[in-house]
Amino acid sequence: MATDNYQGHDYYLIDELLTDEHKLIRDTARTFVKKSISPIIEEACQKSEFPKQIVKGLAEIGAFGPTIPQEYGGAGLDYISYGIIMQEIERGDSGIRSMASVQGSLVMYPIYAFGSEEQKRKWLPSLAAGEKIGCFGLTEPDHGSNPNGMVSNIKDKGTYYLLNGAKMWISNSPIADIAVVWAKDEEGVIRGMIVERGMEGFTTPETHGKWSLRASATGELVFDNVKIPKENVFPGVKGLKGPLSCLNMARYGISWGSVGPALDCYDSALRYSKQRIQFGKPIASFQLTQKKLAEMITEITKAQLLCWRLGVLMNDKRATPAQISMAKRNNVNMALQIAREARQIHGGMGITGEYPIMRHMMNLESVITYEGTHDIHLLITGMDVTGISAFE
Ligand code: TGC
Ligand code: FAD
Repeated sequence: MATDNYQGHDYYLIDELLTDEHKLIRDTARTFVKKSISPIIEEACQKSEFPKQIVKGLAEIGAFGPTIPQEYGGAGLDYISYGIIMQEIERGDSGIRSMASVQGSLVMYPIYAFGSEEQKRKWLPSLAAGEKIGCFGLTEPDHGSNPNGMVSNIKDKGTYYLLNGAKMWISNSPIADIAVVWAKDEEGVIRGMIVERGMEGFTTPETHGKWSLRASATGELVFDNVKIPKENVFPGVKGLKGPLSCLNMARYGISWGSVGPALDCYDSALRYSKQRIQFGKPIASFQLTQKKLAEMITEITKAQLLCWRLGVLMNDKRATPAQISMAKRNNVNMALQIAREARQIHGGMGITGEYPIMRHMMNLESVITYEGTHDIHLLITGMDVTGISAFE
C-alpha cells in the first residue's frame, strides 16, 4: 500500500473564511481518513467489499447526520462542517462518502424532518452512532431520472399497509438494518416509510459486477406483500417533494465531497510530475504538464469557492434546490475531468492501484449519475433561469 502523503491545497486562502472549529473538524476527519481509510481502501475496492470495520470511526468523526441536533444523537454542526467532513471522506473514497451520505442525508434527515417524535427517538441515536445502517429507496428499474413515475405502492389494510414493488441501485441495501422507502398510496400520492430488515417479504439482493464505487455495497430492495405498521409511515410529508428534499441535503454534501477526489488527484499529479524524469527533466517542467496542473488548481479553486458560498447560504436557509444542483453538477464534472487529466500525468502508473487516480475516476462515473444525472441538473438550471421545464 502506498503511503497517504496528501496535503490540502488552498490557493485562495479560503481557510481564512473558516472558523477554528471547522479546521479542527477537518483535521479530525483527515486524520481518520489517513489512518483508517487510505490503508485499506485499495484492497476493499479490488475485492469489491464494503469495509464495515470503519463504520464506528465514521460515527465518531460526526459523519452520520452532522447537522442533526445533538438531542437525537447528531453532531449539531453547521452546513460548512458537514461539507468539510464529506470532502475529507470522499478524498479517501467516494464509495465511503456514499455510505455516509445515505446514512445522514437520505435516512436520518427524512426521519428527523418528516418522522414522528417516536420514530426520531427510536432510530436517530442508533443511526448516528453507526449501530444501525440505513438505505434510501427511490429509484426503480423503470424510473430513475423520473421518480414521479414510480410503481411501488402501498394499500391500506386497516392497521397496516401492504407494500409491493422493487427499488434498484440502492446504496447500502445489502448491509442495511432499515430502508427509507418511497411508494405511492391508493390515491397515487408518494409516501415515505421505514421498512425494517426481517419484515416478511422484504429482501435486499446485492448488485455485483460494478466497475465503480466498489467499496460501497449496492443492491435492490424487493417488497412482496410486506406488512408495514402504520407507525412506520412518515406523518410529516406527502408527494415527491419528500424524497427530493432529502436529495437536496445529499447533493449539497456531494458538491463538497467531489472536491475531495479532485484534490487527491491534483495532489498526486503535482507530486508525481516533479519526481518523474523523462527526457532528462521532471515532467513538471514541460509546458503541457504545467497547463494541466494550472487548469486543475484553477477549477478546484472555483469549486471550493462555490462550496463555501453555498454553505453560507445553507446556514442562512437561503440556498435554493437549483443552486445546489449547479454546485453538484459543476463540482462532480470538475472532479471527473481532473481525474482523467491526472491519469494522463501518471502515465501507465495511473492505471494501477499504487495511485488513487483510476479508483477516483471510476467512482466519479457513478457520482456524476446518481443523485440526479449531469444532464438532469443542467435541465434544473435551465428551468430555473427560463421558467420553462424541458423534462418532458
Ligand atoms: P416537479 O413537478 O418539478 O416537482 C414535484 C414537487 O417536488 C417539489 N420539488 C422539490 N422539493 C424539494 N427539493 C427539490 N429539489 C425539489 N424539486 C422539486 C416541487 O416544488 C413539487 O412540489 P409540489 O408541492 O408542487 O408538489 O417534479 P418532476 O416530476 O417534474 O421532477 C423534477 C426532477 C426531474 C428535477 C426530479 O424528478 C429529479 O430531481 N430527478 C432526478 C432523480 C434523482 O436525483 N434521483 C436520485 C435517487 S437517490 C440517489 O441517487 C442516491 S445515491 C446516494 C449515494 O450513494 O451517495
Ligand atoms: P435514466 O434515468 O434512465 O437516464 C439515462 C440517461 O438519460 C441519462 O444520461 C439521463 O441524463 C438521460 N435522461 C433521462 N431523462 C432525461 C430528460 N428528460 N432529458 C434529457 N436526458 C434525460 N437511487 C436511490 O434511490 N438510492 C440509492 O441509494 C442509489 N444509489 C445509487 C448508487 C449507484 C452506484 C448508482 C449508479 C445509482 C444509484 N441510485 C440510487 C440511482 C441513481 O439515482 C440513478 O441511477 C439516477 O437517478 C439515474 O437514473 P437511471 O440510472 O435510471 O438513468
